[in-house]
Amino acid sequence: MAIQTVATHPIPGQRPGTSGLRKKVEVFRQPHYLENFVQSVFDTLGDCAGKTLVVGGDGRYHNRAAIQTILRMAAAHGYAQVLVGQGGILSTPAVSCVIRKRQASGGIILSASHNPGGPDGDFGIKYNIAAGGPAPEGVTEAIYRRSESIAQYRLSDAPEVDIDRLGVTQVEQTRVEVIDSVADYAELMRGLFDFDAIRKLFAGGFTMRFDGMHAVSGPYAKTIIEGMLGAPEGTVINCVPLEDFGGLHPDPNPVNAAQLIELMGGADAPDFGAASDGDGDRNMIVGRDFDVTPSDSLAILAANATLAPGYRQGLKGIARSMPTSRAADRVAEALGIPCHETPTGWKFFGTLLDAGMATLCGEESYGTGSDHIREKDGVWAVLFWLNLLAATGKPVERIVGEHWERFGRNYYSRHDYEAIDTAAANLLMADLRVKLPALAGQVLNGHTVDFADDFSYTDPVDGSTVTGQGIRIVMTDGSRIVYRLSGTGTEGATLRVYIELYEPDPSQHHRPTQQALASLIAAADSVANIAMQTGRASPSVIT
Ligand code: VG1
Ligand code: CO
Repeated sequence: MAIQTVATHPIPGQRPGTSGLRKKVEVFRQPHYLENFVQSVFDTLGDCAGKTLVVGGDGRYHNRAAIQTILRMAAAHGYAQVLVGQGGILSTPAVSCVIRKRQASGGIILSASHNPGGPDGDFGIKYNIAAGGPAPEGVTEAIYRRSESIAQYRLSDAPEVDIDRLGVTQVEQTRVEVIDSVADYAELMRGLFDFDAIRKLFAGGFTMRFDGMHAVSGPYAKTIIEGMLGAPEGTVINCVPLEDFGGLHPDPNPVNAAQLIELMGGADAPDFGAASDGDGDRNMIVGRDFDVTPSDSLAILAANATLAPGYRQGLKGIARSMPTSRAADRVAEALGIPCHETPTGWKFFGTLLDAGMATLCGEESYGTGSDHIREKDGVWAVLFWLNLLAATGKPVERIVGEHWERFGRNYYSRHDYEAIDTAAANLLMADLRVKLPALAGQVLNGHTVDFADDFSYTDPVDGSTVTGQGIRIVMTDGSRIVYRLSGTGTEGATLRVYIELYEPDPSQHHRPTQQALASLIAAADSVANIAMQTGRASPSVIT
């Protein structure tokens, strides 16, 4: 065994986006590509001696090869210990959990989350800090700058570590331990929710289907829901992580999880349905013929949080990303707690959670989480809902309907225009920015514009500032239109248009969403000239 130094040169484009560096698998397989990025991470971190690193991924194609490289590089940098999930498997929330529980200095997650997998799909890498959350902007920018001047990297020439067998291997001076992928996480969940009540619910004949979509959450759901909570076998489907996700697209929304939606709409629908994404940090909640809007899910969990043992003390605050609907704001107001509005991406919640300013966080993109870790957490959200269902004895649609009656309904939808021309997308946003100052006071399809701006955010804890986080047009009636370009895509640009309308009147709470939002959707299109600028008559995905 020896440590080698390899000469390299900077490879352009290694700037992490909303959630780490994501590229096509073929990009990651270029010589030096992964090594350059990992070396840039280690150079940015400084001295790694005596520290513990957690490594794992969502099991997609290239996961195993990348993990072997990272183990050899970590050993060359003097880590005392590396903890790696068995088979290379650790969900994003499990990495966050293990970092915190084992007091690691950080972790490396191999995942492109909801992006498609397989040799022609996407791969990704992300660094999480000692608190367990994604590295903040200051760190990701420093990593990127380092990648622009890198000249060499170091790695051990040690043989491959058997990552399928639990146990310890010595690589150079580093103790590499293969750990159970699920155990620490399952233990954490047991402490947060009323497992006895949920077990009784299943014992009483309650039925559920959890779709793992052949991504990483399957083993977690299987162990916890079927194992610890006693749900019958077959409750968790598509539960074996596959390198290409079995051809499924593990982005849990009604479009991609069509199989589950069809089941939940049929005559034999189980009582409850749920799905998670590639790396297990997203969740979709479905009742009988009824899917719950993620923004509503955050608000409902917040309003009912004290029903779960881990949240019996109440909430210190709620945080949501700017495009997420303002349903949670109304709950925060009723509870007399603050509601923080952050830019898109979980990295912006970390400081608020660390400072005890927020307990629950959420994003409209099927992401919900709390201060139990520093990532959004798919299985956690599903268990939270199971706890609510067990504690109230009410079906999903009734819980949601009663919530709307109490707080009003925030009709909400996101329209994505995927893989459009990058130059056209940038032009659309630039044109919009020019129009912003003149919009206030204008009437758009019956909605009067209160103000329009490009969202900036100053972190109330560390004072850091980010700008250009999405254009919002806010109406005097509380409706909003938001435009953003995605920071996770790997093909061209993706324009996301978020549309929200507040409806206090219960007699108007059961309209089809797209119909309720029609006047705003038309306004969004005409203000930004979407059809003309993108050449698309309609969005590619509506959630
Ligand atoms: C998307 C979502 C954002 C989420 C991010 C990472 O980002 O909109 O809310 O935090 O994905 O989620 P963007 O920049 O494409 O809109 V995941 O589950 O892909 O780590
Ligand atoms: Co994800």
